[in-house]
Amino acid sequence: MKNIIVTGGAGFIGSNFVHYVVNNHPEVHVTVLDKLTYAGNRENLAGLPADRVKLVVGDIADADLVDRLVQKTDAVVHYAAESHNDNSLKDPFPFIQTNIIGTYTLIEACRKHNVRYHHVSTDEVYGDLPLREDLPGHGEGEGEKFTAETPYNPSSPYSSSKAGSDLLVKAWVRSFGLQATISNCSNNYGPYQHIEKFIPRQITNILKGIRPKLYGDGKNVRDWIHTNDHSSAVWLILTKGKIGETYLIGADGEEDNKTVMEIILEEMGQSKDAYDHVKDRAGHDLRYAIDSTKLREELGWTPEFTNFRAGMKDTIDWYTEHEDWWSAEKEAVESNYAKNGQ
Ligand code: NAD
Ligand code: TDX
Repeated sequence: MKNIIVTGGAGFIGSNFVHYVVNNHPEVHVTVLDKLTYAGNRENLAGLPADRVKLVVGDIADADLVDRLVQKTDAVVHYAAESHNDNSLKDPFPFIQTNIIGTYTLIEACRKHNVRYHHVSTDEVYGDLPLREDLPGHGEGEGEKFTAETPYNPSSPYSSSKAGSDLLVKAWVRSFGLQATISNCSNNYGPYQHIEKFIPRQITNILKGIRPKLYGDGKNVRDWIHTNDHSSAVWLILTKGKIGETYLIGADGEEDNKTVMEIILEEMGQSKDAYDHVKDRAGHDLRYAIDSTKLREELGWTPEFTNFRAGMKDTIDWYTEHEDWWSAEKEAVESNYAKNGQ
């Protein structure tokens, strides 16, 4: 694999993957296809060698552009998406357009040119799990975590648009022999995450003297993984994964939101209860948890960054040192949330 296209490579996770590939696989050239929406930022690719990484600013739903790029490549790794649940509750249309029509456009081009395709998706396609405290034996039994066999049951316009795109890929594999794999990953954290998302929103609130905001009672659980570990898993699936298979990516990082909030406050030298409870998210998923046995046993993947508190400290340091990366957007992000009582 010498030439790959990374869609959404100027976003949070896609840019991490581009850095991962450039640093670890010197033979690979990357074309980033990114529309540079509010979530994309050229700066996320700063410092990468120009002879190995090229940014094409464009839309994944632009069939002519996609066809021209795909015919010259060995593989497409598809990260580009509208990615924020809260935005999807306000205006679902961009999620349908990019996540469904955009994916359709890419897989049609990959089918036509017989190009390897990897589809990056989310655990949210499976809906949610009950809280452990509501399960007999505190959830040690069957159905406690998501596996590749868990039925799809998405809750939000975002997760249903991702579910729709996954199903298109599965159908293209079966009906047209598309050379594809799918990965469904849990919640990522780390540097370069947009400040609309939970962890960077709270860190940057504290840095700006704004009280952090917790939705509802904060009992909702997310299964956190460092984005570097997501990147290593995607590379392994792209190069060693079995065509037609789905791999779940997760690093056993379950934490409830209230605990995450308290860790951030403590690590930033604040009192643990110095936050506000705000209006809950509509349809708010209770718990996500990934069973990544298949990825670990079949492909030999292991996560490296499993100390959540240490990862949080590094992330806090990064946002503290990179105020120039996020400060211009802070006011607009907070004023949007405020309009919604959040
Ligand atoms: P992000 O919002 O930070 O980045 C998305 C990128 O896609 C941006 O650079 C944006 O400019 C680009 N983009 C959006 N629409 C486009 C279009 N029509 N054409 C071309 N480029 C477009 O998102 P992220 O958090 O980095 O997520 C990346 C992928 O990983 C998404 O597919 C998401 O569903 C998936 N994922 C995210 C998480 C998470 O915790 N953030 C977890 C699992 C899976
Ligand atoms: O201010 C907040 N307060 C709060 O309590 C925000 C922004 C969020 N939350 C809660 C909602 C969730 O339970 O924190 C949790 C995490 O929220 P987000 O960062 O918005 O992530 P989530 O909705 O879980 O989705 C993320 O993980 C799966 C990504 O945004 C998706 O792209 C990915 O598919």
